[in-house]
Amino acid sequence: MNKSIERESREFQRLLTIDAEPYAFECRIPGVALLIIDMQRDFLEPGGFGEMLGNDVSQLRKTIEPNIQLLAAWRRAGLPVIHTREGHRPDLTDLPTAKKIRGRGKTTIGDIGPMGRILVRGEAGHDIIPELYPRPTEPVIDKPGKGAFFATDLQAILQNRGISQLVVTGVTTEVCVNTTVREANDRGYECLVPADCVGSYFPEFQHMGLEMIKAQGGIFGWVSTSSAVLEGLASLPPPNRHEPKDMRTE
Ligand code: TIU
Repeated sequence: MNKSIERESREFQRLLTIDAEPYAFECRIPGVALLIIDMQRDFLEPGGFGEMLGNDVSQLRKTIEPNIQLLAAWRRAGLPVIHTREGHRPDLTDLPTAKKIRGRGKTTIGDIGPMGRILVRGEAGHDIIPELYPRPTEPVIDKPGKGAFFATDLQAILQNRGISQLVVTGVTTEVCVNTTVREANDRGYECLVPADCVGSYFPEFQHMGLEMIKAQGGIFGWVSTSSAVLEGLASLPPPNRHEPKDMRTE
């Protein structure tokens, strides 16, 4: 790193203490990204695939407003945002047979659902809900599995951007959020999960999914509320004027 870049990046360093369980999360600015997991229409919208399977989408829709607030504050602070979508190539070559046939349902991945082919990239139901739609500068990770690291370039993006901490939100708490937090933890990333920004179709899984993350001294990460993160962000000065243009989103 040349001397002027080194000096500039040191100027960026700030420590943000966020109230969390099992203890405060020390957020290293700017090496922390907001990672929004699978806020896709088929999981969240009435009339989508999730509801077609008999799930109560209102359980997930509760997370939209807190995510809107957090995303807006994150963008205002000029910090990196990354989105993920669960889905497959239209030819389904990245879909394991085991996943295709799981559940023995009449309608499975790749079949025509209420909003196009289910969990297929490019289809309406696969896309992110309009309320949280990514900006062109925010990477979208298309992942074939539950975890955001498996068969994706997420780790390369995080490394290239010097990111070592993640604030993870999205759906569902016990499936894609938990899997991603576990994968991230094993790769050395520190994860904070704001409880009201993650959702499950099943209230008991919501509760235990969060307990599992923060148990045993934070075995996989930390759990907070979105208001604790917002309070922390509000204490930051406006984005540094030297910040690269593609990271400045407002
Ligand atoms: N995003 C995500 O969690 N995908 C799932 O498959 N969730 C279920 O709850 N099935």
